[in-house]
Amino acid sequence: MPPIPQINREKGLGMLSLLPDDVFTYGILLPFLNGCEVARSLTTVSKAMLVISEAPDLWRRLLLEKWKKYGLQTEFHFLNNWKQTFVYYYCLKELNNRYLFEKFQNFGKQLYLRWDLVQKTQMKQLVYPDTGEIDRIDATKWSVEQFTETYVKTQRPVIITNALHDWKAFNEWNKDDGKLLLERYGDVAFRTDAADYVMKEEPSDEVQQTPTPSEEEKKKKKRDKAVKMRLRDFLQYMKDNQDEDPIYTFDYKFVERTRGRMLEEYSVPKFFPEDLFEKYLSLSQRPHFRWIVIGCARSGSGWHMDPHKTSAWNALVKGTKRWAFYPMNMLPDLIKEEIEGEDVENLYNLPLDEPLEWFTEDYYEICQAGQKPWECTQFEGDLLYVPSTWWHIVLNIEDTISITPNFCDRYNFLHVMKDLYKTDLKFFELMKEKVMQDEELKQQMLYFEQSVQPTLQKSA
Ligand SMILES: O=C(O)CCC(=O)C(=O)O
Ligand SMILES: [Fe+2]
Repeated sequence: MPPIPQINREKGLGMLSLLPDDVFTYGILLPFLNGCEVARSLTTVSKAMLVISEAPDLWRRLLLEKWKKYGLQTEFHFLNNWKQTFVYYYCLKELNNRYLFEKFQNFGKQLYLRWDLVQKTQMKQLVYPDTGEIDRIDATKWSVEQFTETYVKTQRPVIITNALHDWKAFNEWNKDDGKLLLERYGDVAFRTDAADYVMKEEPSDEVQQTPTPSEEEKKKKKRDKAVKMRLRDFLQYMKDNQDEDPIYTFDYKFVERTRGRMLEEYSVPKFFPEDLFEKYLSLSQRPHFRWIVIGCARSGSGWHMDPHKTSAWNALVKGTKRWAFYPMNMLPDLIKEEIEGEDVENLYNLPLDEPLEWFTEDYYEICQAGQKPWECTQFEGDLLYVPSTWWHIVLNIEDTISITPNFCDRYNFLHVMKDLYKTDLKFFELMKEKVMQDEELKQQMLYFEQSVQPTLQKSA
């Protein structure tokens, strides 16, 4: 066994040894050191530094930053924990003192409060009773006409049970611990949000605005660099990881990546027969519109509104999700304070905590102020309708798999066109031209153009 290295604060830190250890944790260590330095020098500074240098969050960040910068011509594998994964990819050769890695593998855990929260929060405790506004209806007992009148025309969220019973995705992906899913798609690499995680860390004082087309372009390019993981590896990561906010598989190309096979394993529910983007645009003209979402317990989607103010349906084929909703202009005071008077119509994401933190902290303050959101739990096999312009947040209570397409129909048409008018004029003009064939949509367009005329005149 190699000798245990001496703790030597001055040697490790030089002049900086004057500063207390905790100043390093988030002030110096995280932003500036690279992973190999952390492993080589920092571990010899003090016991506290040893502990700090084991923190999963630290290694996750270091690894994803490096990945984002240099990438690799391969999919990403998670090897037991973030530190081992980093060492495997980036500094195996440089590190000869493996002893440190092994001995202090678990120390970080004691030091990290957020991590502690993860351990203590029994996820199922976050499944409170639904608040009651969101109905649960049985698909087999409702006609499309009734559904349209009651929920689509009124743009009201609703949970629909018994709608997925004939889906292979629902009946087969869950069987035998996902055996069939792995057999069919284990080697397919799906896009994860790991790159977004790094992007989020970049400091910005600005509240996110509706992106201009060129920013949208830039974002698209960044997204294409996303960290991809083979499904087999992701499912293993799902079992092993202890992250507070785990990586999320969120892939809008899942049909293409599975050569159309996944498309055969689900179908569009009868309640959502119309998609004007599908009707009038080619696949290459329309924006991303369908996602497979595979999320570990504790992961989720922060407060957001769907792209271009489209509506969505979310079919949960595995696990449990907790949802909360606010209508566009009825945000609670706590959230309004966060956005400091920004026009909510121009925002897509609210600058708030990640879902687990939100549901275990901010949520209580909001409840005390009597401004609870509408809430519901979506169970395995439930289909959820998310109408246009509703803010929503989603927390995966268990490991989950869902399929969620977005669409534009005649009931959210004006919201979508208004959004396109602001964010993508070319796309707006294209849609406008196409929909003129439909008398009802034409009337809606005329109404819209009249309503924006005064703005046009004012700004002229
Ligand atoms: O399942 C989730 O995390 C939320 C999905 C969602 O809201 C979306 O894709 O817009
Ligand atoms: Fe959404």
